[in-house]
This record gives sequence, C-alpha cells and structure tokens, in this order.
Amino acid sequence: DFMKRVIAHPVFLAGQGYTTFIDETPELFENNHRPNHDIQLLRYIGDVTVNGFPGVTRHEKVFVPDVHLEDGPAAQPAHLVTPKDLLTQSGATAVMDWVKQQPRVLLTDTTMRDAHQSLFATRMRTKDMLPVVEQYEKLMPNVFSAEVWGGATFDVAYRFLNEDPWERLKKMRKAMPHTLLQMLTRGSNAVGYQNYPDNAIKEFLHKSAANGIDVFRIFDSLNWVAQMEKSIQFVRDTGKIAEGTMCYTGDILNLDENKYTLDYYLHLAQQLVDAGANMIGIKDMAGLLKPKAAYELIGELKSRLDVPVHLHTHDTTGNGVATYVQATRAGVDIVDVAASALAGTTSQPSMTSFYYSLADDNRQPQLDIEQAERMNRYWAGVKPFYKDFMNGITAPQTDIYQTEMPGGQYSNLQQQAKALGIKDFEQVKEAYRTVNQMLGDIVKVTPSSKVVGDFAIFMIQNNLTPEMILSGERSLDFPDSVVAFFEGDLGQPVGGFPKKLQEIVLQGRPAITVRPGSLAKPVDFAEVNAELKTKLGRTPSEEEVISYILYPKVFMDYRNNIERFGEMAALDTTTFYQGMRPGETVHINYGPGKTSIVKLNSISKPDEKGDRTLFYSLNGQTIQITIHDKD
Ligand code: 3PY
Ligand code: ZN
Repeated sequence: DFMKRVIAHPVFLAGQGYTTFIDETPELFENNHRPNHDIQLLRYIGDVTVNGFPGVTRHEKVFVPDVHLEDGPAAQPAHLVTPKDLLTQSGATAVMDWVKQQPRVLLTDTTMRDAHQSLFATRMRTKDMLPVVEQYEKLMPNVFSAEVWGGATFDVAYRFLNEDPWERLKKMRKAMPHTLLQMLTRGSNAVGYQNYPDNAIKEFLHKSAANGIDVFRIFDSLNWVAQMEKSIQFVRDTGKIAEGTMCYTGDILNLDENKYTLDYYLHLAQQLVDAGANMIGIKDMAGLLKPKAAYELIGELKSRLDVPVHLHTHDTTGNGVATYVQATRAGVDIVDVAASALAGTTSQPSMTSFYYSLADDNRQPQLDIEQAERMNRYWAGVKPFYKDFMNGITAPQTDIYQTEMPGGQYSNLQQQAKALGIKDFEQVKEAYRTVNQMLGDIVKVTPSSKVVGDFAIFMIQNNLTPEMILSGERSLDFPDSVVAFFEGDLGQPVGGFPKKLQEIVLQGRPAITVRPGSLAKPVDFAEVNAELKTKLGRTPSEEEVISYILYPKVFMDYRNNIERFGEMAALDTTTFYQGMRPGETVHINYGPGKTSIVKLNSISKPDEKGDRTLFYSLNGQTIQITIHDKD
C-alpha cells in the first residue's frame, strides 16, 4: 500500500528523482489522496491542451464568465400532492386519472435531455445541471415530469463526458424527490443502437426504475409494436409509467399520403394501449406535425382512447408553438418544452413562449413565470460553455418538411459529412430524401435514421443514383447499418421492405421477419459479472454489469479513463473541453474549501519522440507532466 502511494505521488508521477523523494514528501504518510487526484487532472488537462478534445476545433480559449443560479425563494411552494407523490402513494393508474382531470395542459421539461442532445450533441455535463437540479422543485413546482435521462445521454456520458450516467440519475433522484423523472428508451434497442436480448432489456429497465426513473417513453424506430411490447410490460411490472410511443412521420393532411395516415396512427395507438401502455406518446422527432394535423390527430386520439396523450415535438421547422396551441385546443394532456435559452430550432419549443401563447386561455399551463425566467437566466449562462458543439442552426428550417430529418440527427450528420470531406450539407439533405424514398419511406429516428444518413453519404461518396443501384450492375459494399436494416435487425418497416433493393443489398444473405429479440440468446448475467470482475479487479455493481452488456467497449474505455484521470467533476467545463493556454490559471474545485490552484507556465516543443513537457505550478509547487503529442 505504501509503495502504491509512492508510485501515485505527484512528485513521483511527474518524473522527478526518487532518492530524496520520501524525505521531502511527508504528506505521503498522511491519508491525503487529493495530490494524487490533482496530478491525474493535470494529465487530463495536459492531454486536452496538447491533443484537443474530440470534435472541438482548436481556437483561442474562449473564456466564459462563471455562472450562478440567482437566489430564489427559501422554500418550495406548499403542494397538495405532486404526480410523483401520487405515483408513490397510489400507483400509475392514479397518476393517469389525475392527468385526465387537469383542466390545464401539463408540461414536461426536456432541458436536461433532449434539448442539449438536439442543440449541442448531448455534451452537457452533470456539473452544469446540478445548480438547477438542486433547486428544481422551487423552479418548476408544477411540472408534470422532467425528462432527464436516456436517449443519447447514456452512452455520451460515458463516451465523451467521462461520467457515469447512473450517478447522474442518482443525484437527480435525491435532489428531486417530488418530481417525476422521465427517460427515453428505444424499445428493444434500449439506449443503444442495436437489438439486445429480452432479459437485457428487462434488467436495464428494472435498474432504471430502481434508480429513480418514473416515466418511460418507449418507442421503436420503425413503429413496430412487436419491438415495444416487452418493454411496456417490463415497465408495468415495476409499477412505473409506460408511455407507448408512436413516431410521427409523413403528413396526415396530405391527401396523397397512403402509409402514415390518420387511420394508421389511430390503429397504432390502440395497439399500444392493448399492449399495456399507461399513456400514449406522440414523438414528432423532426417537427413535421403541422398545427392542423396536431388538432386532428389529438382530437381523434382523445375521443377514442381512455389514456392521456403526451406530445413531443422539435421546433426545427419553426411551428412548434403553433402546433402545441392547436394540440391544446384538441385536448392534449401534456406537451414537451425546454427552457427558452435551450429551446427552439432543433430542440423543443420554449416553455415560456408556449406559456405566453396561451395567455388568457383556460388551458394555459401552470408555470411560475418568475422562477422559470430565473432558471432560464442560468441556462443562458451555461449555453456558451458548449459553443464548440452547436449545430449552427439559428433559424427555422422549413425544408425539413421535405427532408424529414430528426432534430437530434441534424448536427450529427453534419459532423459526419464534414469529417468525410462533404462540404455541401444541402446535397446530403437531398440524398437523405432520395434514400428515404428508395427504402420505401420509412420512419426515421434513432437508429433507423442512421441507416438513411449512412446510405445518403454512401451515395454521395460513390456518385451513385438510385437507378445505378437498382440496376444491380455494380457490386457495391453497402454500409453495415444498411445491410443490418435489410437483414431485419431493426425489425420490420411499415409496409415491408422494398424487395428489389433488399435483394441487391443482401446478395443472397438471409433476412429475418420475426422480432430479432426472439432469436437472441439470453444474457448470462453471472458469466458477464465474472468477466467484468476480472477486468475491473473488483466486484462490479449491477448497474455496471448492465452498462457493460449494452456498451462493452464504451464502458471499459470509460473505466480506463477514470483510472487514469480520476473523476472530472472538479474541472470547469471550459477547461474540460479546451484545456489550458500558457499563462492561464484555473481552480480545481473539489468542494467547499477544497480548491487546488493550477497555473500552466509553459509547454515545451515536442522532443524526438513527439513528447511535450507541460510546466505547471500546482498550489505554488512546480510540476512537470509529459504528454505525447499525437499530431
Ligand atoms: C433518441 O433516440 O435519442 C432520440 O432522441 C430520438 O429522437
Ligand atoms: Zn426528441
């Protein structure tokens, strides 16, 4: 143990002499682990300083002022019972009855999930959420739910933020005991991009419920009910709320529409209710649901079904609030909104805009507008930290009515195209639209939207037209996601596969027509547990086991990063993403009264091996760290 501490000691790690080391470093004998952590973080900073953060182009460091949530009321409003209290006391059905009795439209706040997923590639760190989380029940006392988890937030937390998503959830659950916490889950794909065995889905959902999720929005990227039924049942088994969800595509107002018609959605909703859904979600991921279409769809659903209807849209096309107003007129129970600073364009409509749009209306949502504005000022302060990840969309994109690209995909595909040297994103949009038609006009949302995006880029890169592909003359190496789609790995699309294209892509390989999960070998949890135990050198938690099942490589990379750099919550977000510049000082903040002061004095030129030395002062003591320059 002593040797371990010696080896981990800053002076030792920094590569200075060993002989006088023990004499001069009495703190080794104290139980102080912070110097060790400081050094780990200096390594992290050094690495980002020298090699950059993935996806962030090098530029002058942009200094963003510190941001604080202004003080607010001392206590939260006295409430009779919140929907969360009702869930705890009386169960899911009681909550649904309560929702149906509300004269006003209710709100789900998506700021901490879909909003940052759709505006800046899901990169918001827990650290920047906590000030709001800690006061959430004073800020948003009347909210139906806060969507805070799932979708891309799960893997991105591990992959890019060096954070454990379960820890984020635990913190939220603790700080928001009276708020329904909501997540997005992709049916048999859970929070992944592929099918998982049924017992893995069950374990994931049960652990999510146990750690605090109350409302599960369950969708399938092809609207195939078979891919959602099990998830709905697994959630129902926990007593939490299962929102069976239909992804909205096409245009029910279009008389030429023959697939995604009003009848199609009404039938689908009934199937979800029959499968056990407590309520129906409409997930308008691209913002295609026009105001009048919303009025008709919601009106019909409300008159036929006995369950609440929850509407989710993206404001990409600029008509989000108009759609919500019409949905409200038609009796929608709940709509999804985001704090204004993180609303609009590819994100959800603004909660405060929507609030004011129903001024003097008896269905205007209950919102403490002063508190909502106080919260919004905080989010406005946080937003510039993430400038490097913004998708650049600052205005409504009405061509999305034709392209049908989901808000969450827009920026990702833009990045993907740019990385491949495709400069003209208009060309990608055009190809996206063409490919959608070639695939038979499918529902496009994670992961089916990725199939369309990959195929579109493939067409551009290879200068292909639909005719060239369908002639079958050239033998082509189609992207993996496209092959998997035609093999039936994502399930069956509405109306089936286009047969000719399927034959061309599969080239004799078989395709399945059953639910992929019905063929998958169940996970042997004991075996995985043992494997992970060997890898970690300790007994993993059940949450770690399920994360490893969903994302083996992503999870292990995360663990290795944590071993190397330690927990990173103490670093401010600008430094986390941009590193330091010579001459700069930052504070590493471990908590009240526990701050280390770091100055970066200089960086050497790379030596013959390409290594650079960073000269820091850490609390006044000089530390050198060597980082390999990957350029
Ligand atoms: C997700 O699956 O992450 C989405 O938000 C899809 O819209
Ligand atoms: Zn969304």
